This record gives sequence, structure tokens and C-alpha cells, in this order.
Amino acid sequence: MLHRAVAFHDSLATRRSVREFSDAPVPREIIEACIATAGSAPSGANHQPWFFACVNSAEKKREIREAAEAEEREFYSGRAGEDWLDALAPIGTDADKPYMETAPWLICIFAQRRGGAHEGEDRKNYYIHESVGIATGMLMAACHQAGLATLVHTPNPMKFLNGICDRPETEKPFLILVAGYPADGAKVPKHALVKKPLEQIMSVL
Ligand code: IYR
Repeated sequence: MLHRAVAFHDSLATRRSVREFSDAPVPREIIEACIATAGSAPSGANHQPWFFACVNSAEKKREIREAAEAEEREFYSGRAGEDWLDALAPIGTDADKPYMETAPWLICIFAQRRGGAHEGEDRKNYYIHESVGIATGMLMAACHQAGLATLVHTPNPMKFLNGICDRPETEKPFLILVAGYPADGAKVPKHALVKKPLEQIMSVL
């Protein structure tokens, strides 16, 4: 058990949030297998309140990039506020998101306010954000295991995604997961490599 737990840690600890992607295609079957892993996550009352719109077409990716960059320009030119921009400075991000067109897949994740455990139901869902967050973490781990790099992208607001991905108003865009291969020589900021040691994130009582 310890060997398996440590081996899993050693693998996941090599995950990087990448902002330079290769345009090499990734077969749909790989994405489907990763989404199936996400779909196996636990959720409130097992209602599985998530939907994954997997965008691969160049036209849709361009639409999403353009809408996201419009929001990001507002964010970086004032909406974020000084503290937030200060916190982001060591990551070196800005409003330009070319990787949203370069990467083969944009997985647009939606949280369903209503639904239920069975297809066609219209009941209230519970613990939506917790459930979709857990599923997203499992999706990222699955992508990593498959050899794919990912980036969590959260333009704010993301309302534009409902229209582009053809999703109903009862679904709230949760985040965009960019997925593909890292570009040759892709770099990550030093800041992102520092993870808190166990003593800081855990206690045994
Ligand atoms: N959504 C913006 C800003 C951003 C916010 C946080 I908090 C980050 O950790 C990284 C970025 C962007 O993607 O640039």
C-alpha cells in the first residue's frame, strides 16, 4: 500500500500547470476515457451534477479564446484590483491566451443546479461546487496519468460559455480545462513549483 501511495504521489507531483501547448492532436478516445474517470467521482446524492463540453474545433476554440480574452483584458486592466494582481505577479500571466487555440482540447466544465440521479429528471442538486470540484480534480489526475498536460482557466464571468457550448441556463460554467501536450521547451514559473510541506498542511489528532 505504501509503495502504491508513494508511487502515485511521485507521479502526480510531476504535474505542471502549462501555458505553452503543442498543437499536436490528442485522440478523442483519450479525452473520453479521462472524462469517464471524472464521471466516476462521488457527488451530492449521487446526482452527478456535471457536464463536460469538450471543444476540439478550431472555430469554437477561437470563439472561446476571444470571449475569454475580452474578460481577461478587463480583469488585468483594473477589475482584479491591486492585491489580486500583486498575488498573480510571480506567475507572470496576462490577458493573452494563445494556448486556448493552440491546445487541441478545451474541456468546458459546467455545474448543473438541477438534474437528479437519472437522465431526464428535474430535481434540485446538492453540494454542486464540491461535487464538480472533486470530479475536476479526478479529471486532471486522469489527464496527467494519460500523459496530457492541463491548465485550469477561469475567465470571470464565464457566462459566454453557455451560448458557445450550447448549454442551458440552469448550468453554471465552472472552469475551462485546457488539455494537450506541452510545447517543446515549455517553461513554468518557479513560484508554481513550491508546494507546502506536509507539516504545514496536515495534522494527526
Ligand atoms: N483568470 C485569469 C487570472 C488568474 C487568476 C488566478 I487566482 C490564477 O491563479 C491565475 C490566473 C487568467 O487566467 O489569467
